[in-house]
Amino acid sequence: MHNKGPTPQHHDGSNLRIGIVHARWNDTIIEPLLAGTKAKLLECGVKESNIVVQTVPGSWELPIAVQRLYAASQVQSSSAGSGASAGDLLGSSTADLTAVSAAGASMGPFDAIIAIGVLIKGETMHFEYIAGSVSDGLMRVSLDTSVPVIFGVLTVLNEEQAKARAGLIAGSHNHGEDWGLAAVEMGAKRKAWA
Ligand code: DLZ
Repeated sequence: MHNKGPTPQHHDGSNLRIGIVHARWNDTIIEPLLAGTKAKLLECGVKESNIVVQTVPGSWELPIAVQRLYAASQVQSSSAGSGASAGDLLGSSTADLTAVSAAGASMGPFDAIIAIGVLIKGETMHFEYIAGSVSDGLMRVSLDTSVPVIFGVLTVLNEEQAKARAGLIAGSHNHGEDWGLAAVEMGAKRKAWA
């Protein structure tokens, strides 16, 4: 039932910092996608303390959040030692972060950022506008910042299709796993290409 996808590649993520921004719309689908994403990051050796999770209301807000999260991580690295975290700089509560303020959390700009959202056509009259703008926005942020932005936005016709892409239907595949692997691969390759 898994659509033809990329042959999985496992790269070493032990020295990578990965940001995740996810929408809170359709949270029953988002939750397993986020879990699948994080599971693959950890499996590739990304340290829990190097995974920062932020949320936004809906998919529409993903591009600006990814852009600001990356900018904040750059400021954070240049003001290392000041105690500021990407979360602080975004004005969010540290409770919203996985572990950015934990002792031993590394500093530095993100090597890749994963944007996760679920747009369901049946529930969204302006589905096409949101889907198109979010796709364009995330690509723009990626090219403008030179940071791989992983496209973890499901654009589906109904809830059933969303469930099938989140591994919630027997025999289906959780696409979040692909996004975690893609983030590590692209983060590692970006370091090599620098
Ligand atoms: C408004 C809206 C609707 C109708 N549907 C969705 C959806 O299916 N998935 C999603 O991520 N967000 C949805 N939103 C919210 C918008 O993305 C956005 O958060 C609001 O319009 C506020 O800017």
